Amino acid sequence: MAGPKALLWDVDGTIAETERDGHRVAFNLAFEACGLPWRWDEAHYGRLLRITGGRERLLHDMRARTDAPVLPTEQQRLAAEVHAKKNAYYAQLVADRAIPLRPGVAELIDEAPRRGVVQGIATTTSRANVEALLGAHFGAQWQRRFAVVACGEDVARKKPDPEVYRLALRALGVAPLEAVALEDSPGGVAAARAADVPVVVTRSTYFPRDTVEGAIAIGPGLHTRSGWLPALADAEGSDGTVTIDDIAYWASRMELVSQFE
Ligand code: XBP
Ligand code: MG
Repeated sequence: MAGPKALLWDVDGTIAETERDGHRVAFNLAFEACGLPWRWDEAHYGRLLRITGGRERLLHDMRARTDAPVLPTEQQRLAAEVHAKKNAYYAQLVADRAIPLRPGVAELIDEAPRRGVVQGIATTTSRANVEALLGAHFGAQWQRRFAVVACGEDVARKKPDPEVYRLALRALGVAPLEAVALEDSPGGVAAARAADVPVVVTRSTYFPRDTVEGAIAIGPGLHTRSGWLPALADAEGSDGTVTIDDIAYWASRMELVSQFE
């Protein structure tokens, strides 16, 4: 079966569950370090996640607070300061291996080059965060696995805008339909779809039941071949991980799945 030429990986929520125990915790440490009384609990952070970009998320939250600076320039300055500290704490957390890869991710990343599939990163997170996470799990040579690493700093507009996907496709020299994106969030799916890239959705902690429209497959994670829509034919009793052949199968069907709950 002719498979995809390229896999484009989202990072936060897809490669690892970085948000609840990573970015959120790091933001709270940064608030404390900056002498701010703000703390984001899990539920509040979940609501804030519809704003992509950590700095943008913080600015959005500040606008709803009575104890935040009023002047937009002051808000911007404070957001930049907190965000830089947050990323430093985040780097420390991932260096300590506090955030594991999602199961099944390493297997697929390892299989892809053996099958002649190139890989890229297409994320709205900061480059430093990608380097910290992937360096912690794949070592100093982690970049060899990815022919392009497109991050938040590389685009004018973050997801759900398709810019980061278009950038990654251009760098890889592949057409949208020759690639498959791996995503977890509605915003990420919208970004890939707007770039005409078929998307496989692995449900994550913060987006377990969100409406997803137009993916080529939706499932619980790459660790299992069970529980996917469209179902994998021989998944019954399989405890194997999702493979390039499975992704090729979904891509060849190109049946757009909508999931409403
Ligand atoms: C990820 C994000 C990022 C991270 C935090 O979205 O929205 O903002 O939450 O990283 P996606 P930064 O998974 O769709 O790429 O603080 O570096 O923005
Ligand atoms: Mg994500």
